[in-house]
Amino acid sequence: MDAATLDRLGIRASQSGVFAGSWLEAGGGEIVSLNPATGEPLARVRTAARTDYERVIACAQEAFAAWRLTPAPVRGEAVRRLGQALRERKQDLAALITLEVGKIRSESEGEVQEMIDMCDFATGLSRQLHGLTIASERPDHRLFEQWHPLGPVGVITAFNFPSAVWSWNAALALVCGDAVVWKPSPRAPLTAIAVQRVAVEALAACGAPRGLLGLIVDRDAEAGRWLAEDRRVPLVSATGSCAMGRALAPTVAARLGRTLLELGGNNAMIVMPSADLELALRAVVFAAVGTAGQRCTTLRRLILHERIADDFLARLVAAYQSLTIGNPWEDGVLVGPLISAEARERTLAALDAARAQGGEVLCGGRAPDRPGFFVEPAIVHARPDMPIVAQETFAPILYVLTSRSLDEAIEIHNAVDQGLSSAICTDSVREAERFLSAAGSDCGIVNVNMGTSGAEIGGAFGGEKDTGGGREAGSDAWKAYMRRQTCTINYGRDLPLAQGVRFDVR
Ligand code: UN1
Repeated sequence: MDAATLDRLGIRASQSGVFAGSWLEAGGGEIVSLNPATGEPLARVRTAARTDYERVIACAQEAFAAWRLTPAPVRGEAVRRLGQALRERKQDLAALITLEVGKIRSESEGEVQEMIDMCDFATGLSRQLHGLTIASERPDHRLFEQWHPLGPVGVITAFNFPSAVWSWNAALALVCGDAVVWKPSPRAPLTAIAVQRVAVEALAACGAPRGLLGLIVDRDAEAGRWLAEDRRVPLVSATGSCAMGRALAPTVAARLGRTLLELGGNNAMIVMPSADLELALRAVVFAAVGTAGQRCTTLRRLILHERIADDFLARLVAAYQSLTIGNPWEDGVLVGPLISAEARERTLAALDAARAQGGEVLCGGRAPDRPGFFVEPAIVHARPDMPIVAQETFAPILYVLTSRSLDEAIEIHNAVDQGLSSAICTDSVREAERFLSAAGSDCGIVNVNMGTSGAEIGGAFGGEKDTGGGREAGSDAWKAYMRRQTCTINYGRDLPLAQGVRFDVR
């Protein structure tokens, strides 16, 4: 990673973080983006003042007025070009993600690939924004549904997927005919600025309105509040902590707006005695340690059947001890830094709490003596009733629990507030199907013989309970970005009323 990459992406020592058809002066203040692997500053970003925000929204409204009338397949073509531009910039963008949030290179490339996949998916979708035709109960009547663009969509993203989550929303919103106003994490503003540049250029080349994609970097949560309160923004899609969702959702609800929430997870995997334990082991390590435990889908609780617990745990500890921790751009490194010094402190505090509550740290959990915000992935032998186990610490801490039966494991599995992702490792069809049944996992995502993280974009992504209920990316998640219209046409000469109601005017 070198200065030339930053240069190619248009990142300077200091730049505006606000785009409203063009880059604004940005009068809010300034933040510094740090390289979490070294703790050193990368670049400075000027943040949005309220007046800048107003310009972004005005621009988005104006762009929306035109974009909503552009035929959906033409909108799809613009998104296809965006995907093409991302393909061309994949290596540079991945390098920047590694530099700014500390993901290992392969995961950063995967993140950019996720954006490309979303563009491909949305391009196809642009010819499939189907409404139903429904049998009318009245003669000479046609009843059908159609989907219209909704308006400017607010998109709030977190540091851990600093670009992919934007694309889950933006690619869909664009083909659905909406404008997008992006508030990225203040921890990852450079990635947002680089993606914004690529996207704006690609869309402008297709003649899309320049204000279609807005960007508002802020210092903390103020722009999130502005979006939440703003009636001009009919949908706010937000990814982040449960606490963030709890603050945001009531504000949007108070103006009867829509939210699409993708909040915390406390994801668990059940390992049964029939499982392929070698496969289960690999699945656990990627899910618990990948992205240094900073995915909302990260495996946080491992529920081992007591018959295999000791053996599996011994192998797991050995696997953890072989993990290479270090600079995320180096080959062979699997564990990069956490995002910040605070994240490292929170991790150490959670481990202290786990010990105080009777847990035993079996390996890891130390902060290596080196620059950057590193912490060794930890395995904690725990009990389900320890309060810390019910909390999501956004870090590579894996709580290991044991169970005597599948039903007990499912009970432990579901006994947390969050409901994002879940997994079972078993070779028994009966056990797998039980976990997938209405009496099984209560999560939005359920996997068999794989980990909890690493979902494909083709499925709808999101979860239940405190995870917020929203669904993003594939399947029919696009419907959240449009307004549904139920239409009835009478092509006869009578006026029959529904439900057989008579109302004869003499
Ligand atoms: C997140 O951490 O917010 O399934 C999203 C996964 C990724 C997305 C994670 N595709 O782990």
